[in-house]
Amino acid sequence: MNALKQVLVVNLLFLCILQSVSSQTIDPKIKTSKEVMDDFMDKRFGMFIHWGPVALRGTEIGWSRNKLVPQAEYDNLYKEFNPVLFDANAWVLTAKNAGMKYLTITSKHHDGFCLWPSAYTEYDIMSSPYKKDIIGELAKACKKHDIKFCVYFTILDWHDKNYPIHNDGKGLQTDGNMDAFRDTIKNQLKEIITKYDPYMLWFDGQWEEPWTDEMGIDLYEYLKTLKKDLIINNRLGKEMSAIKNMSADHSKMIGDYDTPEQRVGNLNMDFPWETCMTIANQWAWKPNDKVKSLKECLQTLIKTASGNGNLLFNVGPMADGRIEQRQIDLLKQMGDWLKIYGESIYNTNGGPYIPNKGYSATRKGNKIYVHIFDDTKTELLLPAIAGIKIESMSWMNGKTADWKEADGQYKAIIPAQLPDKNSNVLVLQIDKVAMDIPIQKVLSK
Ligand code: JFZ
Repeated sequence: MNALKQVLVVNLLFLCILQSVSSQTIDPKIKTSKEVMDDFMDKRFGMFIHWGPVALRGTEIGWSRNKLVPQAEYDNLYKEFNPVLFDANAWVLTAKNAGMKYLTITSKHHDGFCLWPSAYTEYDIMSSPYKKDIIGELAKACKKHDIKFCVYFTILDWHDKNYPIHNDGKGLQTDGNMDAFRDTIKNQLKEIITKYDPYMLWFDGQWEEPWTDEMGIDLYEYLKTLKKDLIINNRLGKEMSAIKNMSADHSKMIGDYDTPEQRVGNLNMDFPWETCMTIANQWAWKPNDKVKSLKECLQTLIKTASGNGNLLFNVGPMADGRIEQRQIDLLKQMGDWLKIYGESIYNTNGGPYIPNKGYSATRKGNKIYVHIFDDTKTELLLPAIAGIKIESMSWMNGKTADWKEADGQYKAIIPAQLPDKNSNVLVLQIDKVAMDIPIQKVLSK
């Protein structure tokens, strides 16, 4: 090889390395803007819906295939799936009456069944006796009632013959075709974006061996060419912290926000997050599943907002198309509380106090909202904050509070009679912008 050739080869090699390094991260120019993310985070409360033919058995969606329900039986449930009582407007109004601002539905879960008519599979709603576009009807109803419409989509698909782990539990198969599979999901996502114009896509199922970070980055970039302001959750890459409920290395994360699962995320003023949690135990409908108490539901939402996050609260509708009445009632009660106390949740930020067992806080403008979980306490101690003067304290939906400042502390009396039987809010009016206050600890536990 002559010298010129050698230089060329070395240069080429260098270029290849450069390229493979730069393709490891998403081009910041196409990342969802802070403005769009702030708008999303102001909403604070959304409805998650896990649904499909599996509701006919009442077992867990995706995961019960090949386990509690034999594969052949599971894969034929769609032939009986006929949710004649499905009413998209009723679902959306259930969300709206709960005070929710967005809705995220499983378009396709790990079992591979598609709730919309897809040109890229026969295994969809058009092959069921129902034959109506569930995703389309929900998108339309959301638009009508001013609820942001969002779509859950799993990467792994244990039903698709091209996906290399198409038989749940049997490991990696050699007859998969990942390139063809990636084309299918790109085509399906293009269908979803062009037909339903989702506000956000909630990915899942990226942790199995066939999927790589490079594929995640490629998909993120592709989706952004279809819709510039599309919000995308963080389950497109192999950064597993979100699922394992550990704190994430955001430099490695592919997506716009963190998704702690079945637990309230930690206070984070710098990175957006959304807790997903079930109203009962199972994601999909289960007969007599134990639902959370109203107090637990409300405090989950309040603690989430206090940590500066959103709550995506999950219901699993029944096979006939209805959401269970007791879940509707519970959600309505959350909405009733929010009608009075919503000012302390929507469009707020978390902090300045770190949430603890008894208290948490949200803030907006010149106000700090202290949420009190334990109404058997008689007083609340807060640290004095340098440079901040508290001008007044009052109980939301109630009276002026009795409080004093002494020895570098604020002490507020918690009266025996508080306005709300579920969760109360003490409003501190301060002389500065509450967002400028650094994070502090509440002195009471
Ligand atoms: C995932 C789904 O598998 C689940 O069905 C549901 O849709 C939820 C919102 O997201 O949850 C997971 C994902 C991965 C693990 C556990 C739960 N995991 O790897 O242990």
